[in-house]
Amino acid sequence: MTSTLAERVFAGDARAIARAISLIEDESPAGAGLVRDIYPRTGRAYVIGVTGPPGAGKSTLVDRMTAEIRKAGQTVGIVAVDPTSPFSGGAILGDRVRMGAHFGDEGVFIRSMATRGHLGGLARATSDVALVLDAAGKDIVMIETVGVGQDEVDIVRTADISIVVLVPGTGDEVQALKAGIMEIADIFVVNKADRDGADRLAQSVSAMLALAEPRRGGADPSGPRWQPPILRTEATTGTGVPELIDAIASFRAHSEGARVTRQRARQEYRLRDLLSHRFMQMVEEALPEGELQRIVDGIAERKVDPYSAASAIVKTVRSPNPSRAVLDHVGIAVQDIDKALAFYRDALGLDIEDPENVASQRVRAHFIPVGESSIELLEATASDSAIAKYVEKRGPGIHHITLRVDDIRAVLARLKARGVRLVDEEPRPGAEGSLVAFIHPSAAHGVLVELKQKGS
Ligand SMILES: Nc1nc2c(ncn2[C@@H]2O[C@H](COP(=O)(O)OP(=O)(O)O)[C@@H](O)[C@H]2O)c(=O)[nH]1
Ligand SMILES: [Mg+2]
Repeated sequence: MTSTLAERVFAGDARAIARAISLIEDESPAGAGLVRDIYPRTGRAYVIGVTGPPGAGKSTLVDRMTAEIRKAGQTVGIVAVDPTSPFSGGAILGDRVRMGAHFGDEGVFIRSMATRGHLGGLARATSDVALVLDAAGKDIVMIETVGVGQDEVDIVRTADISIVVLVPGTGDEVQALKAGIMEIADIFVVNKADRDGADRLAQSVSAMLALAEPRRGGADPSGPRWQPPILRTEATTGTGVPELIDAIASFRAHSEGARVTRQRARQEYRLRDLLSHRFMQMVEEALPEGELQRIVDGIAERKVDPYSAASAIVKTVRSPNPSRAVLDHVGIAVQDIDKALAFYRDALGLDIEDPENVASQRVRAHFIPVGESSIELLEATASDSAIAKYVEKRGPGIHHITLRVDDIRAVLARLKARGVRLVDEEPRPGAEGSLVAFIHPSAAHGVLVELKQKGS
C-alpha cells in the first residue's frame, strides 16, 4: 500500500475512516499518531451536538436532518454515542437500520460508539472521532449523545452548536435542568410534537429561559445576544426539520465571529482532559502494582484522608523513579588485557584510564570511557577468580552489564517482590563508596546484571 491511512482519510475513503475510528476507540498509540497526522487538516467541519434523554427521538431527528443537509449538497459524518450499545464498532442494530436510509450514499458516514470501555474518557474518544470525520472532508459532523452524564454534556458543550431535544409528558425539562443541559442549548427542540403536552413543554422551557441568565452561549458575549429558539418537530415524519435546519443556519451566521472562541474552548477542554489522563497514567506507572487500591483501602479505613493521600501520590510521581537506570559500564572478560588494549586503545583509538587492581576479586581492570558509560576490561590475576572461571568455561566475552540506579534498595525490593532471582539480596559496598548487587543471569535472560548506586 502506498498511501498512508491519514491520506486515505483525507480522500474520504469510508474504509479508512472506519479503520481510523477503530484505532481511536482502541486508544492505541496508532490512534494518537493518526490524530497527529490529520490534525492540521481539521477545523473545517461544522460540529453539531445533539443531546437529550434516551428515546427523545435524537437518532430519528439526526437522520432527518441528514436527509435535509444532503439535499443541500453537503456531506455528513455522524457519531452516535449510545449507552445502550454493548460494544463499539458501529454494528448495533439501530444504526444498521438508520444507515439503511443513507445506504450507498458516500456523502454520509455513521458510526456508533459505546459509552463503556473508554479508559481515556468518552469525550476524548468522541472528539477524536469528530476530528477524523472533519479531516475526511465532511461538511457537517453531528454528535449524538444522551444528555445524562457530565461526560455527555461535555461532549456537546464544545460543539459549534448544541441542540437539546426534549419530549412532552416525561418531565424532561426538570431532568435536563438537573443535568445542566439547559444552559448549553443553543436551540431547543420539542420532539414528538404530535403528542399531547408539546405546548406545555415549550412554555415551561420558555419560562425557564426567561428566568435564566441572559444568554452568553457560543455567541460573542459582547455581540448581540442569542435567544435560543424553541422548535417543535415530529422526527418520524420530518415535520419541523427544515425549520430546525434554518435555525441552525441562523445560529451559525449569528455566532460566526464567536466560533473561534468556541473552538478554542473545545481545544482547551481537550488539552486539559488529555493532561489529566496522562497524569493518571503517570500515577499508575509510578505506583507499584495494586498500590492505588491499597491507598483507597487506607482511605476507606480512615487511616489516611484523601487530601494527604493525593499529596503523597503527587510526590511519588514527581520524585525520580528509583528504577531509572543508566548503563554504567559493560564488563568484558579478556584473556590478556594488553592484547585487548591493542584493539580498544590502538586500533579503535579510545582513551584508556589507568588500570585498577581489584585484589578482592583477583582481577586487573581497565576502564575505557565511552560517553556516559564505560567499557571495563577484566583480566583474571589468579586461576580461582570468577573471571578466570568464566573465561575457562565460556571463553572471553561480555561478562556483565552494570546499571546505575538512584536507589538500589528500592530496586532490589521491587525485584524481590516479583520473585526475581538475585545473587545479592542486600547491596554490598563497591568501589568509591558505591553500593552494588548482582542479579542472577538466569533471571536476566543469560546476562549477569550488576546494580550500582553511586557513593554520595
Ligand atoms: N410519535 C413520535 N415518535 C417518535 C418521534 N420521533 C421519534 N419517535 C420514536 O421514538 C423512539 C425513539 O427514537 P430514537 O430516535 O431512537 O430516540 P433516541 O434514543 O433519542 O435516539 C422511536 O421508536 C422513534 O420512532 C416523533 O416525533 N413522534
Ligand atoms: Mg439514539
